[in-house]
Amino acid sequence: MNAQQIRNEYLKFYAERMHEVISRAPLVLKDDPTTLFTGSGMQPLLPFLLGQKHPKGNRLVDSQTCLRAQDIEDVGDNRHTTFFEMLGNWSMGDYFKEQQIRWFFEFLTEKVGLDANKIYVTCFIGDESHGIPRDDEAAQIWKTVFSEAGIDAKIVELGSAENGDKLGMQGGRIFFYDDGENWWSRGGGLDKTPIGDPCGPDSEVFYDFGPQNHAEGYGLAHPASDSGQFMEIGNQVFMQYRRLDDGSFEPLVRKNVDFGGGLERIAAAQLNSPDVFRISLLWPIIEKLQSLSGKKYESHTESMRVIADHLRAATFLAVDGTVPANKEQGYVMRRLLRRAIRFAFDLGIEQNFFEEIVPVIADMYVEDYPEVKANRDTVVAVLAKEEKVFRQTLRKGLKQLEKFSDNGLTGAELFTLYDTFGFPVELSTEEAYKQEITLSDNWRQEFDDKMAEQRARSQTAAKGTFKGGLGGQTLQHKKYHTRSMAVILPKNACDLILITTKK
Ligand code: ALA
Repeated sequence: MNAQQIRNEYLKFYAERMHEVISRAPLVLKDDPTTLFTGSGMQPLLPFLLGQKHPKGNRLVDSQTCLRAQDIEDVGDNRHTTFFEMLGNWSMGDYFKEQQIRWFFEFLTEKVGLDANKIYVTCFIGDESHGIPRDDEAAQIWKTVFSEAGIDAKIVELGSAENGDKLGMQGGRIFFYDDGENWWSRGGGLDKTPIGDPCGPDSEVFYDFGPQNHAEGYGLAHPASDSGQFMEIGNQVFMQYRRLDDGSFEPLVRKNVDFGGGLERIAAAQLNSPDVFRISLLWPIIEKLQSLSGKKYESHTESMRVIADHLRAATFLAVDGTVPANKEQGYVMRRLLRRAIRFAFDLGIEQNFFEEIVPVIADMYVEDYPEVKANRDTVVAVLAKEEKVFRQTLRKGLKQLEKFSDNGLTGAELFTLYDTFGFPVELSTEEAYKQEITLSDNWRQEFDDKMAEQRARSQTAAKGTFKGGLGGQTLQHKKYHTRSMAVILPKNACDLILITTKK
């Protein structure tokens, strides 16, 4: 079963259980000014989870394309991608924990064919100070479900993820964690739950790739650790409380289920491959890169992963009507494309290559997404045009960067690279980092001042529409390097995306 089949089987499985299949929402939500991109399956459904009636009923299923631009610099390891599909099913005041847990387990073990012995789960430990009990209900359902599969599932209390690093598995299969791991609200943990909002405990499902994938330096292995042994493949949110004005939580009469599962990750689990780039929705891109460059994935892993991810993300952005630009979503798109070009240099690809790769990407989706089929040629043209334009300035810009670099790069020089050569500041600083060029101590401030001056000069930018770009206020930069997506997303967008998606 490949990833496409897993997606289609998932939609069918829930349709057979009386769910209406709904279409994915675009990557850029028209009516949601709080966020740049759709970052989780529930985001377009928020009004319905907050009580509005959905025209298609109270059981829904979909596969939602998501973009998490804040993960851009994590791409390159075996599991992070900026673009992914989130399988989602929802009960709006209909079925609850028992049905959700049983169905998802059945889907994973009987349809996808995962070995139940490799599945581990987590539940909410409870919080006395907020009057929220431990989610024994979910844990007991899991215990029964595992027992029916012939597994004696021991329940273990770990509390925080940090505690888990010290205590380890202790022979457990069902783990209780605190609100840092297993509580969901639009604001995050218990105390961050917005007043008036629905919220509740969640139960996450993990796949065990085996102790050989547990990286050193992470303490003992346990599901919520990022050590590489366990990968979260699904999150079941049980919305069963509402936060009141006085900060307390009252049980909801109408309870919802909000489930999100990573298609790419489930497909990787199905292959028993901790490397998600091996799945059928990414591997054809890697194969094409290998044939174009004559280089092997094994020796150029990171570059190939970055290019595959970024071009897949940009392709879907183009399908949904975004074009490269200097602000907001178009800026992120431009950055994805330019990073892909830069990483292609590592493969020795110095000529235009988007026209070769983008059709490979589109063809993986044309059968399942008519909008990809309808826009295929336009998408190739949009991306190829951006590549051509950028390559013309790239060499000039890189030469200039080398010239500037003699005494370390200043903010004013970075601004010149941005303004004259169209180099996003992240690209220049990353390039500087790669070439071990130092940055002056106050480069960020200087750069921001130059940007502000330019903005003040520009009539269009002065109207307050400049959400993206380079405000810099939340940036924590290291001396030579910067993790900078935080400044590209408006603050509240980061919040919304992060809290609705967790991992
Ligand atoms: N909304 C939940 C998540 O994104 C399912 O994890």
